[in-house]
Amino acid sequence: MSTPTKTNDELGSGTTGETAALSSAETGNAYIDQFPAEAAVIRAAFYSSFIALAIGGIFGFIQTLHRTDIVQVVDSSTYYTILTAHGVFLVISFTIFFLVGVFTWAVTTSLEREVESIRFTWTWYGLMVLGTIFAAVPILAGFTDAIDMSADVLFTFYAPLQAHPLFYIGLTLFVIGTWLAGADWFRSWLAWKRENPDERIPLPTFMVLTTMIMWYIATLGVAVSILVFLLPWSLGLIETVNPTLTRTLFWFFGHPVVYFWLMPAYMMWYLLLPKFSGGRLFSDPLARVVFVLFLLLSTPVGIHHQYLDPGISEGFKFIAMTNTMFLLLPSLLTAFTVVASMEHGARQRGGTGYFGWLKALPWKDPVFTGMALAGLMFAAGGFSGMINAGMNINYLVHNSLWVPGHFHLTVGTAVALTFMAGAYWFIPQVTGKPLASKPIALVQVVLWFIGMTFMSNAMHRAGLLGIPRRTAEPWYNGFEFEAAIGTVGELNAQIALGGTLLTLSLVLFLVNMLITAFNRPTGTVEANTIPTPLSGPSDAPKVLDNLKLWTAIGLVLVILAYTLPLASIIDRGGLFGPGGDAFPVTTADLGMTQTVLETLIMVVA
Ligand code: HAS
Ligand code: CU
Repeated sequence: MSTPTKTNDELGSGTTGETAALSSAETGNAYIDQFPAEAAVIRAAFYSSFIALAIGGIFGFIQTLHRTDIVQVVDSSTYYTILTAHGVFLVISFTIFFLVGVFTWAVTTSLEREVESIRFTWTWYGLMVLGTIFAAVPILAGFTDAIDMSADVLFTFYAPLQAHPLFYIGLTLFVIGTWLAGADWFRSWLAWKRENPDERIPLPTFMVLTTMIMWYIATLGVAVSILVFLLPWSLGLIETVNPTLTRTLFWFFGHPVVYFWLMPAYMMWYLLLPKFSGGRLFSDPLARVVFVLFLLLSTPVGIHHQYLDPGISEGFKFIAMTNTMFLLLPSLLTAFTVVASMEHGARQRGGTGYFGWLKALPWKDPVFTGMALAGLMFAAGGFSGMINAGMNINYLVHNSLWVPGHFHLTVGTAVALTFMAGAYWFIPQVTGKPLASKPIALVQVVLWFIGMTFMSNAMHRAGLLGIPRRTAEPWYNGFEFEAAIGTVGELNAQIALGGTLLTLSLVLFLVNMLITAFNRPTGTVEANTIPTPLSGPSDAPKVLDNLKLWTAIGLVLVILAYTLPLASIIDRGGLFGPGGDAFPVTTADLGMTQTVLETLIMVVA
């Protein structure tokens, strides 16, 4: 390891004083000047993510026109292939490739340190690429009968849907790639810690490490699901699996994965949004609390995706619901901290009044506007999440188009729009080339907001009418859904219009990125700096940096939330199935769970 050619003293470990250090437009101080080798990996990760975005986006467009019966370019029998490709390319490849780039930027910038071994960094990136290609082959082969392979299993890939083994192998390699990426960042931090034993973990690195611990815990579920059940089953080594078990293991991972997408977006809201608002982050300690809360609470809630699974007792669902409600806290704290930081920035820029300060924000800056609009939409997406999370109301919306309405606001906007807006700042940082067109970027982020407003609002409303998700022809055989307000035709038109605007927005984004990438480096790129927070790390209790403690508590919560449900599911359906009772179960009939419960009580006593 060696030190970078030029260091960034403004970010540092937060111990360099509490003075605002707003970015200056000096040349030669962009990320690529400081960390040329790392910038190359980050660039590769970003470009991989944009390729996935382009492919996933095309499928989204086909889908939106298909299920609203506007234009059907494919046969309905391939709808699941399209849906799988749309889901996997966007929520697995686009998001994760982008976030590993951002995390590498965050760790190197804030520790002021190159990665320990750039070959290792390229290795995990290469593994992720290989995994993506392996998974993509059977998905795309689903479009043709000429190749005897398919993976029409959706991004949730639990049984009874079965994919070609290559799909599971690809996912495994991809996840191992992310594990190694995490190891890379931990390694950097440990090396830095040896040299700076008394310093607080710099906030950006703290955010990366807590997110990765959460990810390690979460991916245990999917690793067991794939390696013990789905892959052997798909290879023909075992004949049956227990579908409820693979669903539960999937959702053990499937809920926290949404925070794996969200936490990098939050990181950008905490680190970059205040800067672009013209101010400083309100509170470093509060940001640390938020990330610790996510580490603790992201995993023991997955059963809130299974409120309608008959094989899980109501009591366990109730516990998942309670935990989910606690999990609202870090997002509500984020809403407060980030908006307060934006207000601080606006007042620095001369803004006044209760709401008048909003006018003083830099609305012409696509990075700022994209992230602010993403945050605004997330407020709505968060509310529909709260509705999903209520066990009783969930019965109304589950498996309806309401749910895609919810997640297009969350992952499809809070995350995707933040990433796109962030790219307008990151791409110049890692290429040394200014953005090709700021005005087009501004139109792009606003278009995304408008398109998503149409699409997600109509999806939520359609869901309330009972229109199902994951269905190529939701009108079935001429079945009419009754709309209390408006008509189904009007909702479909809004969905198709929204989807078209989103596609247009995506094209603008990709073209802007493409031109920037191939441009000659002309003009200056902003310095790679982040202003220090108003309330810095010295105000945060030291215990917040005790990662071992939070990991231990996180694991205990997982054990408490999952031991009994898993024991009960295995008890009823068998470790390798088949079967499982397809009727509601209650805690009154515990079976093997009773034994586990008694043992636990004995151990505790
Ligand atoms: Fe969710 C289903 C509950 C958040 C993604 N969710 C999904 C699915 C996905 C998904 C993909 O309980 C579908 C999976 C599938 O295919 O079946 N979700 C929640 C809850 C939250 C939540 C309680 N979800 C997310 C996030 C996602 C995501 C984040 C992706 C990134 N979700 C559920 C449930 C289901 C579900 C059930 C199952 C439904 C079913 O029946 O199948 C919470 O984390 C939300 C908390 C958020 C808030 C909002 C805070 C507001 C903020 C904005 C600040 C404003 C700013 C801008 C910065 C409380 C932070 C200001 C701007 C100015 C101009 C001033
Ligand atoms: Cu969830």
